[in-house]
Amino acid sequence: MATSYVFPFLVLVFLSSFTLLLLALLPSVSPSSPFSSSSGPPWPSASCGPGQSWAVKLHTNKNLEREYGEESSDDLDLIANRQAGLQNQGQIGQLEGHYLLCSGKPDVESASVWRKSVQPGDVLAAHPHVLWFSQERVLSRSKRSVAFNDPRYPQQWHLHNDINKGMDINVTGLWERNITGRGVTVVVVDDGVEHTHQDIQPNYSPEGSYDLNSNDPDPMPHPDAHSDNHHGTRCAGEIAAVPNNSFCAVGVAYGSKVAGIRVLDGPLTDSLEAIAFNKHYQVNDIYSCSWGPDDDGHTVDGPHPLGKAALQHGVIAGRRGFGSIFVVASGNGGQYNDNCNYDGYANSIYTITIGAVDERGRMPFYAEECASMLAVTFSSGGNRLRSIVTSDWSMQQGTGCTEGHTGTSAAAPLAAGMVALMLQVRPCLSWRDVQHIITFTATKCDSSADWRVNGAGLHHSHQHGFGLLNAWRLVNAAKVWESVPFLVSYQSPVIKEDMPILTYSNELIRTWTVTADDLRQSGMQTLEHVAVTVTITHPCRGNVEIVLVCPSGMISVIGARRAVDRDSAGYQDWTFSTVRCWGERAEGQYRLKISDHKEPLTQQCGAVGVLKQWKLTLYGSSMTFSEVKERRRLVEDAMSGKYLDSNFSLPCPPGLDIPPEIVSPFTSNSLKVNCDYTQPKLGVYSFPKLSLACHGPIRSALENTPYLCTNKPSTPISFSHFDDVLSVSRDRIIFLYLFNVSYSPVFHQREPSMPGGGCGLRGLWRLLSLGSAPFWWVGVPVGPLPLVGMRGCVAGAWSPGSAAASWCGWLPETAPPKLMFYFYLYIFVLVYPCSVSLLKYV
Ligand SMILES: *[C@@H]1O[C@H](CO)[C@@H](O)[C@H](O)[C@H]1NC(C)=O
Ligand SMILES: *[C@@H]1O[C@H](CO)[C@@H](O)[C@H](O)[C@H]1NC(C)=O
Ligand SMILES: *[C@@H]1O[C@H](CO)[C@@H](O)[C@H](O)[C@H]1NC(C)=O
Ligand SMILES: *[C@@H]1O[C@H](CO)[C@@H](O)[C@H](O)[C@H]1NC(C)=O
Ligand SMILES: *[C@@H]1O[C@H](CO)[C@@H](O)[C@H](O)[C@H]1NC(C)=O
Ligand SMILES: [Ca+2]
Ligand SMILES: [Ca+2]
Ligand SMILES: [Ca+2]
Ligand SMILES: [Ca+2]
Repeated sequence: MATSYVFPFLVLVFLSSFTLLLLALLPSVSPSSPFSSSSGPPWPSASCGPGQSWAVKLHTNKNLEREYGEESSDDLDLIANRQAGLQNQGQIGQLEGHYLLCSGKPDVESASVWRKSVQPGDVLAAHPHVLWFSQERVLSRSKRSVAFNDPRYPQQWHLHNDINKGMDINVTGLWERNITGRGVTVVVVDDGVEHTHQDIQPNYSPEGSYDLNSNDPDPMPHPDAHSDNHHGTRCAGEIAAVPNNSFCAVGVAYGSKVAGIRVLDGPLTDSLEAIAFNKHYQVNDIYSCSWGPDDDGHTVDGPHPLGKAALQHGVIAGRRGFGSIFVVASGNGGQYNDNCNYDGYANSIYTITIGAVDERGRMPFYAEECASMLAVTFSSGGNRLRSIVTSDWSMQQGTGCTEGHTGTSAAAPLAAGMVALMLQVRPCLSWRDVQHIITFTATKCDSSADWRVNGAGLHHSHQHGFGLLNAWRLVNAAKVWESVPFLVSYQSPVIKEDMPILTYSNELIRTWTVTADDLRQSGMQTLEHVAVTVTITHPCRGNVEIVLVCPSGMISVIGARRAVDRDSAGYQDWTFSTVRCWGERAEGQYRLKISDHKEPLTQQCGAVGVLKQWKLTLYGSSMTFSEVKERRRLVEDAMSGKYLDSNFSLPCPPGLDIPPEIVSPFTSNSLKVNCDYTQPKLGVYSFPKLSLACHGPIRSALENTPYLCTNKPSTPISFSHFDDVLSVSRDRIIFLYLFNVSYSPVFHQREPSMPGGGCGLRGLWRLLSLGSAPFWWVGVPVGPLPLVGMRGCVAGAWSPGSAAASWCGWLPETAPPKLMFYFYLYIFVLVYPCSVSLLKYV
């Protein structure tokens, strides 16, 4: 979609169709004389099925050939054709003297009389040139790739379910195509990983691992009399257990690397969690987290400020800017009526929230539902249903292999493994791309669930999210997926209410309307997550039900009732989220409906609850509604596997090194939404448009603050041209700036007081983060020689009318004193939820 990709793509399309044409023409170009020894490839006609074809070996002996005359083979061709109705299809592969004959369409004129009595075999047998012939039969062959010798592989129904067809992750077709997660690292954040285990050791990544409980690099689990610390090892095996080693089982992404972060075997603190979420985040691509707050049905908890900041920082800076992928389990509190929207890890927009279904595709007793559930995959079910077969630790009573891995804990690693497969075929998928692809490709299961199709045509149920993850669909979609435009958000003001919550079946209804004007600022067109932050007082908060209705009419139970939750603390600024409006138009009226489901007999909960205040936050992008539909079409078009089978490949932009300066815990309070985009369009992004809208705030920020670089240019620098955007994608825009900068003495001046020299990146961020500027900028000069080796940076503020810019920077002393410079600058603009203030620097 991005225009920057359109040209290479067209070239690719042209080249491939040209090649195909050439190939198609080849046989007719090469000599078609069948039994001559021309080695054109055989092109069996459609009618040449098994049983209709004959393989023939001719004498290749030159003497014999001479004896019977040079044309004898053509002669045989003729006879075979006339008498037996066989068409020559040419030489068989590289086997000289071997030909394939097919009984094609009956040639009425020449052979109808003969065919009744004459068998092709007889004709061939009678011919002097035929050394050997054979009628071809269908050979039974099974593909090697799925014939692993691992003893428990046959029991791994989640990989290949022979009993309930379709109830598996459909991964074997990917393995056959050598898609196994190669080049991707998944880290299991858990109670350790037994990395010396036979099924793990060859795929173990010590570089991605750490032990936060003992503060050492080795995450080996500790045997423990009270709690089995086998959990992490089991999860690791699901992801990357080594295949075909005659031991135990096979992992979903057995070509990937698996690392371990040991953090659950000891007291867990906010800071430990924060460290875990960002540990080795340029090595680890995917964080698999099969844990969360207590699933007791009355807990409301999630990541605390540092953990939140780490998740946020992970998606900004992890994977070189493409964003760490956090996969979390939705929780096992089903029997307590727990709901994953009370789990801040599941609820977070940064996480991929995965629930479980049993081998029949149904919701197991332990599974939780919620509006923020993205998708489900397989795990254990009731008594008679099979659990997940995977590696196990070999400590204590462990055998190194188990058939009893259960719960949503077992589902999340399968999802993490599937994401690893996606990242192999398309390493530059952003954290949001992965979520988008899941929403588009998950399949409906379990007709008893509360499926509902939203305004964008996506089906979702509170039990199963968008449905079952299907590795085949995920990877085919990933292969053709262009990154979505950067994330934008819209936030309503905090709406003070102080309204009593009515008793069911009455309900308190509040509305907030988001106008086109409100969205013009961010350029948001379509939705991803929708979040509602509420402060509610209530004597028994489990009785309160909170429903959000999106403009399309799509209903989300964002705050479900929980019978066990008798807590009188209510909700203090708790954020509920939903993915159910994904892909819908953002504009319109949002309705919040709150009701109190009182129990008639309990006095304790009689008091009236109050909605104190609430706030609506929309997350989405500039993708238009029709672009969302078009993407769905493209994705479905890719499902045949044709893009996996061909050499098709979309370009991937390079990653971005984000220096440690910005590793600072910023809170969600620092997300600001007052950025001034006008209609950012995927791909075609004309710079002046952007500059007018978005750089205004920067400019005023610059004008109203003391310059960090003292050498504020006296002469405005004019640039006459800038090129278009290279890509507008993920959470950043990459521009190609073609500057024609009139030389100005400013380039000679240095700013020695800044650490790292002059106007370094730190200075830039500092500069631009003032006034909640929406961008972080990194200027990377490349291009014509005079500028190579130049170190410098640009901070620009452009006003609509004049092309005035503020600059700081320098050139080497060796730069000619007077020069017209053409700057080619790739400027990486990292936009994170449109506007992030780095409070640390302000
Ligand atoms: C598995 O190993 C066996 C030998 O033990 C080998 O014959 C077979 O080809 C291997 N299968 C795969 C898919 O590599
Ligand atoms: C499962 O994968 C195969 C390729 O291995 C594909 O042909 C088939 O359509 C897939 N099934 C589903 C339901 O996606
Ligand atoms: C699969 O990929 C690996 C690594 O690139 C390569 O060594 C191997 O030959 C490939 N196998 C097939 C069957 O393409
Ligand atoms: C893909 O490219 C490789 C190497 O460039 C080539 O060997 C292979 O035949 C190609 N495959 C297809 C299906 O075009
Ligand atoms: C660069 O700018 C100078 C002065 O502003 C102008 O004379 C020159 O034509 C420009 N060159 C290009 C290629 O735009
Ligand atoms: Ca250790
Ligand atoms: Ca194995
Ligand atoms: Ca829970
Ligand atoms: Ca989530």
